[in-house]
Amino acid sequence: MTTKERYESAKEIYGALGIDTDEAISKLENFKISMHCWQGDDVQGFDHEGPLTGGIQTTGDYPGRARTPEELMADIDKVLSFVPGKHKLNLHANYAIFEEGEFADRDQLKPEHFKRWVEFAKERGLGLDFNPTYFSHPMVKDNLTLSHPDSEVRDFWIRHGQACIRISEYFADELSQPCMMNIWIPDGYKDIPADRMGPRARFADSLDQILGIGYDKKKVLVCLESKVFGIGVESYTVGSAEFTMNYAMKHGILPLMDNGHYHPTEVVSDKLSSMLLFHDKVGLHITRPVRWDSDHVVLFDDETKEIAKEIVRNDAIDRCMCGLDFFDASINRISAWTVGMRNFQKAMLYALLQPSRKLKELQDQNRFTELMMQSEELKTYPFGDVWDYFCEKNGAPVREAWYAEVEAYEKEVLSKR
Ligand code: RNT
Ligand code: ZN
Repeated sequence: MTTKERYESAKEIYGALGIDTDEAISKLENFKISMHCWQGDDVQGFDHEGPLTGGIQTTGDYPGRARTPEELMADIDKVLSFVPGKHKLNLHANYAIFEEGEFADRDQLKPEHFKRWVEFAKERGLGLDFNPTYFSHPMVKDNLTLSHPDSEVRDFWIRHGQACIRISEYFADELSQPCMMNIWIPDGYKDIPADRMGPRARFADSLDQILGIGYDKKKVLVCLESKVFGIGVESYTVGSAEFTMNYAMKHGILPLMDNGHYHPTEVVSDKLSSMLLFHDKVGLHITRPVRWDSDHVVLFDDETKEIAKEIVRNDAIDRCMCGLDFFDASINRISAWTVGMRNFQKAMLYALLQPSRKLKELQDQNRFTELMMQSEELKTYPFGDVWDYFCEKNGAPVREAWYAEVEAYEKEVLSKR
């Protein structure tokens, strides 16, 4: 049977439950994932030599890390050729590209330092998202940036945030679509603090100053990402969940939830509905935490599916700005990226193929026996046939067909780096 024939048969099977597979496919075709540039080079970027700091870490030394903008761009192209649909690219400020002999520190960054990324995005029809980089830099003092007691340190990082707002505006203008700018700071303490309020008050004041430069809220969607702890900052995190939620609410910016940033029994799939009730838009970092915020590659696992179901069943595809956030250096990075991108798309398609209205009705009528039965039976519906057809229809490789190309690329390109 051809992919199309299998699809036709799946369409009938889903159709019997009132699910329109064509509609699911067309919704997925319009769903953009913000692909993080930092999986390609272990979050290194191009503006410094030193190690990755900020309580985050990559592990592994798989050969082939991208070392230059050209290498990273070539790798991104490879990944995108394996991923159906058109997406966005998520850049960090440390990925500024300088001309020969030129350098600008983080607080002096200008749109021109990202011109080549804009050209890259335009040529490929991609959108761009952005992140100020509050780590891997000598001005991170004592694990602190925007909450540091010394105003000189804070001011440096405030200027960085402001510079990034201008760069985000430039992205939005050039690409004629909004740019999401996500602020995450690593600030925190390894041991029990004597003052929990002070750093948070300083962080709030710094954020006020960053946002205070003024910007067009339709063009730049500023987000604030929370975290529970990091390596070396285990006891206290300035930008906790409560801090970011309240700050975002009060100042009309977006909260961003990274599903690696909560205690291990908390799940973002359960939090999302509460956030959507009170916020117009919500940012999401999709990752796979293993024991801690470990940033493993996103799998087609239960929690990823559950997050996708919440997005779809609450009719919030346009209100959830979804980006990936993981960095695995222990396996082929192109494969890591591709698996993560395709898996989140699979999760969204899986969610789009649920009879959500019917399942809600069963819940409201207290028909939990039937709800369980139906949910479980759905798990063996011919989802793969719809996914394969989606890939084929969008000119992307079907099933594992892409992997031989990864192997060839590794042999011809990555292994020579
Ligand atoms: C860190 C946050 C943050 C970073 C990226 C690189 O814990 O998740 O989003 O991973 O900005
Ligand atoms: Zn994140």
